[in-house]
Amino acid sequence: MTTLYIAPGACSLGTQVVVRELQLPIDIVKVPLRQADSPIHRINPLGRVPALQLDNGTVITENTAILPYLADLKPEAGLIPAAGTVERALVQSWLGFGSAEIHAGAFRIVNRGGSWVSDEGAQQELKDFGKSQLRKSFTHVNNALQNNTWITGDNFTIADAYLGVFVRWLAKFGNEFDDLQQLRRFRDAYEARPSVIAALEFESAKG
Ligand SMILES: N[C@@H](CCC(=O)N[C@@H](CS)C(=O)NCC(=O)O)C(=O)O
Repeated sequence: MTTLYIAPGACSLGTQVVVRELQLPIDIVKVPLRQADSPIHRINPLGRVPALQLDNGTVITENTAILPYLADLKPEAGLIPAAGTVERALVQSWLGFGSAEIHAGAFRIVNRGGSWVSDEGAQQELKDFGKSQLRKSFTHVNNALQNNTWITGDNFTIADAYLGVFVRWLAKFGNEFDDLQQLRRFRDAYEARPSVIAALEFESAKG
């Protein structure tokens, strides 16, 4: 059976949402992160989620690979446009933006400064820089949402499943990003989806 490895609160939420949107016959397994004895190390040598293990043992990592792979299993659901279309390129553009600019280029700098520098002042500088990158990136997302229900138009796609994760992460900054009003609207719509409700329930359930 194909298995998706996820962790509560992690960027794997988007992949779980897509599995649930499409009702795919995929086992979803929760693993702890940053623990030497976590089973994720046997699946992904980097110890990271999401990781998708196929029936034949092949492991796919990276949100930007797993999300299109899952959506292509049921293209008729419309979570990803057809290969070779401009619409698909636009969805992939947002996946890249989420992975490179928002996750690695902003949140990781805010949260993991200690992995690069030990000096506390330097860590604070990194945090401030990461926050400024968050504002820049989320202003871009907010602007793109001005005239659209979802990030590329009226249809929910894998780009929304993924960006929703990062929009939810902004909550840890209190009301600091409240001026970006489209994000609030987007988050409410995201969290109202049955797939997202079920995914968050699964994340918080014991076991
Ligand atoms: N570029 C990867 C990043 C994956 C990633 O950083 N996952 C985090 C959770 S949000 C993780 O597993 N961290 C554990 C660790 O780095 O040890 C992707 O998009 O799939």
